[in-house]
Amino acid sequence: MFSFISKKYIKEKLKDTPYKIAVRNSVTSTNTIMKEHAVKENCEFNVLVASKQTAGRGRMGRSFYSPAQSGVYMSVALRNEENENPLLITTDAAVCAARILEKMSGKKAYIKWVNDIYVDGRKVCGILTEGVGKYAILGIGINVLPPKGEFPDDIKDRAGAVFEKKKPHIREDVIINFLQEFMNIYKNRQGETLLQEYRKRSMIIGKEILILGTDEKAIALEIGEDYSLVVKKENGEKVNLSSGDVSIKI
Ligand code: BTX
Repeated sequence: MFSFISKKYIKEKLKDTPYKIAVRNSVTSTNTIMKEHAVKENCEFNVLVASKQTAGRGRMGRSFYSPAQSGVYMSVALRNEENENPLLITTDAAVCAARILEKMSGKKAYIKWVNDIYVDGRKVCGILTEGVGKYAILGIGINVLPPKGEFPDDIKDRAGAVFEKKKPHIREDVIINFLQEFMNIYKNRQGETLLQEYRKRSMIIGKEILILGTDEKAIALEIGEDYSLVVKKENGEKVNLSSGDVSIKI
């Protein structure tokens, strides 16, 4: 039977938090919709959750496969503080997602710099933070369960789901645990840095990588203090990658 994400269940569990939660069955993209709201109204801690996206977006114009019944797609509106690095929202959310998915599934969750979570060697989650005026919109997509059929051809070698089998309210529990943990992290963000945990969970250090765009080969050496990726190119030159994309060579 087709089951949508239950707004009642989520709201009940998150009633003592600052979040204002809307749940939709199907949207184009939760980030796109939240960005439209953010230019018009006060929306700090507004959360938009969808059971399905028809135009889910990744970084750099890529798409994020967001079928019904299997995943969680949500956006959270946060204040875009002038003195804060917006990249930290993505990296904090990555640690948060890795923590809760690991706790819930019992499987180790790794972070692929800068915004992807991997479980069992497969990408199970992507994060896209976008700035709009006073707000940073944190978008997160998690493949909680395998999609009906299988993942599309272009991603089936890489994409995976956190859980193999359906359990009651599993998608709702992922949403609740993520939002609760993220609020704890967000409130403590001035005092606490998650850099050590981010580094520990990194699956890329010591690996041979390909810098996408330039197609240069390099070895990933470390995650810098500012979450940049320090790499050593084939000619011995060390560089800090601050954004962009790398793929791990197999
Ligand atoms: P990304 O650009 O790092 O990843 C997108 C790439 O990942 C695609 O090009 C494809 O190769 C692969 N991919 C696409 N869909 C999936 C999937 N379901 N599972 C695993 N791999 C996939 C990552 O961007 C950021 C994604 C953020 C998605 C959230 S969902 C809620 C919010 N709304 C929205 O439109 N985007 C965000």
